[in-house]
Amino acid sequence: KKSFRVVVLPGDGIGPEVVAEAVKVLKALFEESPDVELKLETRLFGGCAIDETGEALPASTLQACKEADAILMGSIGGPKWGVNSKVRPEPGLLALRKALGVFANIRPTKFGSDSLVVNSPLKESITRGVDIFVVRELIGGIYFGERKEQDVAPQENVAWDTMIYSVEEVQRITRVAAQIALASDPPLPIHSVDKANVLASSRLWRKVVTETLESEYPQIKLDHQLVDSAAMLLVSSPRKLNGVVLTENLFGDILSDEASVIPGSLGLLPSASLAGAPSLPSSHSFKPTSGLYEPIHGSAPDIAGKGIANPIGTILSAALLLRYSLGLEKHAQLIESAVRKALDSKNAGGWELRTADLGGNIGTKEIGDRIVEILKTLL
Ligand code: NAD
Ligand code: IPM
Ligand code: K
Ligand code: MN
Repeated sequence: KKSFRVVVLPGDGIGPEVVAEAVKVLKALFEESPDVELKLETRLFGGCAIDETGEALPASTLQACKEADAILMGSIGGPKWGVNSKVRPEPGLLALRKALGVFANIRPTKFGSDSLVVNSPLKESITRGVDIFVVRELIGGIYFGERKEQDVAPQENVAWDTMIYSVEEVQRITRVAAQIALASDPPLPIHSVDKANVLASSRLWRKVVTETLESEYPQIKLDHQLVDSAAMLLVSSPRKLNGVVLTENLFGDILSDEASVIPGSLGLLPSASLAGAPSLPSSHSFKPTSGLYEPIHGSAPDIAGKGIANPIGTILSAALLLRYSLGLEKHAQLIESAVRKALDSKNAGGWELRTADLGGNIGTKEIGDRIVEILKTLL
C-alpha cells in the first residue's frame, strides 16, 4: 500500500472552513482504498500561529512541510494582524514559499463547467470557451527584493520596494510554462505579460522568455502583452489570452484574481506552487514533486465564521495535489468530476448546489457533503 504524508495548514478566517471540506473529500476518496493511504497532519500557520507561538511560521511547521509529500493550505491573514501589526501572517507565507523553493505558481482559471457562465458578471458571449492557465513566478520580483519601511525619524520620510529578476529565475519559470503548454496537443500558445515599456526587470523578462522559448521550445507560439492592456483584455476578450499566461509575481497575483471573474467567483480557483515543472501523470515518466496547494483567495474576513464560504477552490486544490505531487491522476479527475456534477445539478427552482458567491443559498458544509455523496457514486 502506498502511503503519503500530507501536511494540512488551515490558517485563518475561512481557511479552516474550506480546508475541512477538502479534507472530507480526501478522506472519502481513500477511506476504503486498498492501495493508497493518506496520512494527514494539521499544523499551525498564519495568524493563529502568531497567537499561539508569536510566529507566523513556527519552525516545527516548516520542518513538517519540508518532510511532507505535499501540503494543503487554506488561507492566512486578517484584520487582527493587519498591515500595522508588528508580526504579520503574510511574511510567513512568503517565507514558506521561499523555503520550499516553490517558484512556479500554477493557477488554472477554467474549470470545465459551462453551467458557471450564468454566474459570471461578464456576458456569456465573452466568457464562453475561455481556458487560461496563469503561470506566476512566485519567489522573486518585488515580493522578495530589498525593501525599506518608512522610519519613525521624520527625515527618512520614504519607503521603497525593489523589483529584481535574474536570468536564471526567468528561465526556470519559462520552462515550467513551456512544459504546461506542451502537455496539450497542439501545444498551447504562451502569452508573456510584462511592463517592458517602463521597467528594466520587464525588459530582461521579455528578452529571456523570448530566447528560452526560441532556443528550447521553437514549436510554442509566443506573444508579449503589456500588463495594463492585458488586464483589459482579460475581461473584454479573454479568449485572446487562451493558453498559458506567463508572468512575474506581482502581475500574476493581480491578474489571477481578476481572471476569477470569468468563471464567476474568487472562491472557485485552485493553485499549485511547485519547485519545478510538473511531470504530468499521463506521461509514463511521472516524477512526484512536493508542492503547496491552496485556493487563490484569502481568508475573507467579511464572511469568516458564517459557514457560507465556497470550498470549491480548496477542493480543486486537493485534486491538483493528487495530480502533481502524488501522481494520482485518476483520483484527481474523480474529484473534478464530482465538483462539476455538483455545480451542474439543477432542480425546478434553478441551480441547486451553489454557495452565496455564486448566487445560491447553500452553505460550505452542505456543498462539501454533496460533493462527497456524488464522489461516492463515482468510486
Ligand atoms: P480575500 O480573497 O480574502 O477576499 C476577497 C473577497 O472575495 C471578499 O469579499 C471575500 O468574501 C470573497 N471571497 C474570497 N474567498 C471566498 C470564498 N471561498 N467563498 C466566497 N467568497 C470568497 O481578499 P482580501 O479580503 O483582500 O484579504 C483578506 C486577507 O487574506 C488579507 O489578510 C490577505 O493578506 C489575505 N490573503 C491571503 C492569501 C493566502 O493565504 N494565500 C491570499 C489572498 C489574501
Ligand atoms: C496570494 C496572496 C498572497 C500573495 C499574499 C497573502 C502574500 O495574495 O496567495 O495570492 O500576494 O501572493
Ligand atoms: K489561499
Ligand atoms: Mn493574491
